[in-house]
Amino acid sequence: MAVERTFVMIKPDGVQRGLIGEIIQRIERRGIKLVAMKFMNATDAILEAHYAEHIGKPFFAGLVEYIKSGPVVAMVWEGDNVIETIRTTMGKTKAHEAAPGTIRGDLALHISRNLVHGSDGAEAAAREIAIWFSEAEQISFTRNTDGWIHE
Ligand code: IDP
Ligand code: MG
Repeated sequence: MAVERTFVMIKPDGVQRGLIGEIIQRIERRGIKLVAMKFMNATDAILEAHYAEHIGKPFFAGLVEYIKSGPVVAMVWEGDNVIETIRTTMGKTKAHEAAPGTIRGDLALHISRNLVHGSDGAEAAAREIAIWFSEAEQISFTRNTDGWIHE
């Protein structure tokens, strides 16, 4: 398994509903390492870059309105295989289909208010991290618990 970094965002519904701690805790408790975090308002420029693949789709305007409706928590997480692990921890995009035990399966109901974003592959992760964070904002560090999380 390779050490990867992935971009995660707690969307405005997660902030408004008081679920920031709950969502971070679910990722943190798996042993995944936080390497960058900021609380911010997303801009049109950021969202047009971040959601470029969705420009022109019927839900795009509503999606941008949703993500701009309040502050978000933008983060980078690091660990073995984290891109896939965080996607499975989040659950399916259609929250009503997300398995119990996942963030969306336990805390969300609808695709248009699905609480959290996680990069869907290595290319997306690199692209999204660069949109939201500079190199200097990402902190490489060693935890003295790392040996209890992986070999
Ligand atoms: P993902 O967030 O699980 O990667 P994508 O298909 O990339 O899912 O869609 C990005 C985001 O756009 C979704 O998380 C959701 O917030 C929103 N979205 C996608 N499809 C729809 C839709 O049909 N209606 C409303 N919002 C949608
Ligand atoms: Mg996606």
